[in-house]
Amino acid sequence: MDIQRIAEEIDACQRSGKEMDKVTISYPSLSVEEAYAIQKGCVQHAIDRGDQLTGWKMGLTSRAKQVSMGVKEPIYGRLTQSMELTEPVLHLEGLIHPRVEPELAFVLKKELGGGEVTPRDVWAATECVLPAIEVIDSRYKNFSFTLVDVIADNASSSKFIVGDQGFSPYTTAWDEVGVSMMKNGEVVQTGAGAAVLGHPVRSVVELVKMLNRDGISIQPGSVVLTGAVTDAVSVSEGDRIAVQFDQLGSLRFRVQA
Ligand code: OOG
Ligand code: MG
Repeated sequence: MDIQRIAEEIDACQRSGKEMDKVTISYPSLSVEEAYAIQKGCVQHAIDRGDQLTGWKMGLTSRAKQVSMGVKEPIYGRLTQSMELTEPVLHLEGLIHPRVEPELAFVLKKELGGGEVTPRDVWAATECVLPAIEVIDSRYKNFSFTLVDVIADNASSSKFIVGDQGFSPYTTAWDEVGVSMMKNGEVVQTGAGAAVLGHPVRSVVELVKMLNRDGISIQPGSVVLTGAVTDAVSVSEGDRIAVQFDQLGSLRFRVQA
């Protein structure tokens, strides 16, 4: 199997918004390690074109997501600068079948690494926590994949937006934060921070451990998306998305061609 060739194929689909067949159709025995190597290769292509690694995401950290995607294990992905929306507008150009999901984002001020990390270590390294919305967009036909397929496709990473207001990690019980997502003024999903591995800080702990196995630590200034609090919702042209985070305000954007 040629890891680099597969990475090039996925990278081309990520750039152009073209659908592809699952990697496991051609390579049924693809391993988790090979899949992460493909992911790394794809993101390296983006970096070679001038993009920058700005953070990490966890995926499939909530039961709602595991059940709906049929994959029962958390995964991680890489976030780059070009994925971050700086205006509250999602442009559909280059996207295939985008879905949105509410998340809590951690921004780190210290390096975090190692296999023995605890929630206390994460708090000591966290600058702030922010409301966030992730836009996922699997490059696979019908948004359908196995564990290793989705890892290779950078955990369906596409775009994300974080709130302007950062919050102290200590003044909010992040597991108790209620979240409701509205599409065109109607509530479409509700949940609470506890949906993410019991507490979103545990998602960061898990990420650090998973990255440690691959010899990686998280650098200061990185953003970490901890995983969807609710199931994801499809969006199309003209939709208005708003997510209300209890006590933390709301985050919104509109979808345009
Ligand atoms: C995989 C990515 C999952 C999350 O927050 O659970 C994810 C997918 O559902 O396509 O980002
Ligand atoms: Mg997500």
